[in-house]
Amino acid sequence: MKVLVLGGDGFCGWPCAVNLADAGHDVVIVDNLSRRKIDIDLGVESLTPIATMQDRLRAWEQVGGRAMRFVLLDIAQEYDRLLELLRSERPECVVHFAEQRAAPYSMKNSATKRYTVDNNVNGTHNLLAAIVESGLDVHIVHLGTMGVYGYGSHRGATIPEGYLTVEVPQPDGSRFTEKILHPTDPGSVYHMTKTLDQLLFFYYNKNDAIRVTDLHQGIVWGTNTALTEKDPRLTNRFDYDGDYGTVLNRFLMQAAIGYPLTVHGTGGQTRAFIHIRDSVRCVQLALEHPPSHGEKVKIFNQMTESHQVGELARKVADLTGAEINHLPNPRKEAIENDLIVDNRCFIELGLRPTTLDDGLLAEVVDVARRWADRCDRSRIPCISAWTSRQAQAIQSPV
Ligand code: NAD
Ligand code: USQ
Repeated sequence: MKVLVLGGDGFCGWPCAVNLADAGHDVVIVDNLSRRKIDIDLGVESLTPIATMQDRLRAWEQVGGRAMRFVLLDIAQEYDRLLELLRSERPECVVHFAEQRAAPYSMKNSATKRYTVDNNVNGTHNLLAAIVESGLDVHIVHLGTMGVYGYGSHRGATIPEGYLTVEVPQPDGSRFTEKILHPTDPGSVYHMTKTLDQLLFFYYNKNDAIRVTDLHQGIVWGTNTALTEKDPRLTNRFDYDGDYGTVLNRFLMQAAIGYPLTVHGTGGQTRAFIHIRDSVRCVQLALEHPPSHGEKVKIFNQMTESHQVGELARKVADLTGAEINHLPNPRKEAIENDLIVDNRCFIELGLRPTTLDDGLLAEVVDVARRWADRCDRSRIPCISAWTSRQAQAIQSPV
């Protein structure tokens, strides 16, 4: 199948692109390399050294991989080129990873808030409008987030895959039932852009019958897949800094360099997780099981397990002997929340979840140890505060 991978230079996109090429798909990577530019702006680097896109593609062919092509294009700003690309490539599927994905980065200041909204909402809308204008029958597989459901209390209810069945009271006292998009409750400007993406998909699916699979993905951990391990130039990125590093990879990396684990607040926050190998597999499953024509947006919860942040820190500390540090929380978020998630769609399609206990935690610690001298410890603290109140708290911890 001809597939465009938008954002195929990123942490989730790169291993996904090589996996799709390995599975026999004809892959074109589209990326504006904005993530690499943000690293330069922030003065940080991936813990693992990452090769240029040209070297990545060369290495991939040298290890015997099916050739992929690369197009440098900004999907949020270069509408005409995006339309032209669709017309010339005529893809059957577009996998859409191309968004600014860090919640702390999105909350740094007005400039990063505005950039995140402009980039993410425009990019998704441009893609939808261009598909309509091209007249092509393209399946979009979009990487959304579990964060659209929010992390308040769900009062023990299981979070369904996208849609909630509700009863609506009528004036005559009767009730009818309806399936609606699950209410959204974003916890950052970044997460808010994903809730807006959801509405864009809903509308274009209703109006233009665009086929969409929206993957509500949890926090991805791990770094490489079997394919990106084949050559050092294929190595995936590993973010550890206070803006782009995500919680479990940060804890594993902190343990590797002897830095006390940075638990925000009590650590009662519960989040959904998925290993990068499963993430890659899920995208392939979604791509190979498209919605039928006329079907509403398919929503999958792309996660394999839920954990409390504090519990994860204890697990990492038990494995490595690391110290745990409870810090004032830079985020405005619930101190504690429940999170029970229905993820049957992928299990029924054959996903066999990789779990935290599979020895892969130790593997990430090993990767981090190997590159420990590349770590800039001063970039570990999370200093992006959600409001001035949180900013004050992190400046003068009690
Ligand atoms: P990433 O920042 O590593 O990769 C995103 C890629 O998209 C980058 O290579 C970037 O240069 C590119 N990009 C951004 N805006 C673009 C634009 N306008 N035009 C072209 N390219 C553009 O992020 P990631 O971790 O790989 O995440 C990919 C997707 O998966 C995101 O949409 C994110 O919201 C979602 N997701 C990620 C995680 C996670 O834990 N990393 C979890 C859930 C969902
Ligand atoms: N946290 C800590 N210590 C840290 C870093 C984070 O306690 O050092 C806490 C945060 O306060 C938060 C939780 O861990 O409660 C998760 O933070 P995170 O940075 O790991 O994840 P998040 O900001 O939610 O974002 C990441 C990805 C994003 C994706 C999302 C999936 O960056 O692209 O959408 O995970 S989800 O969380 O399911 O919404």
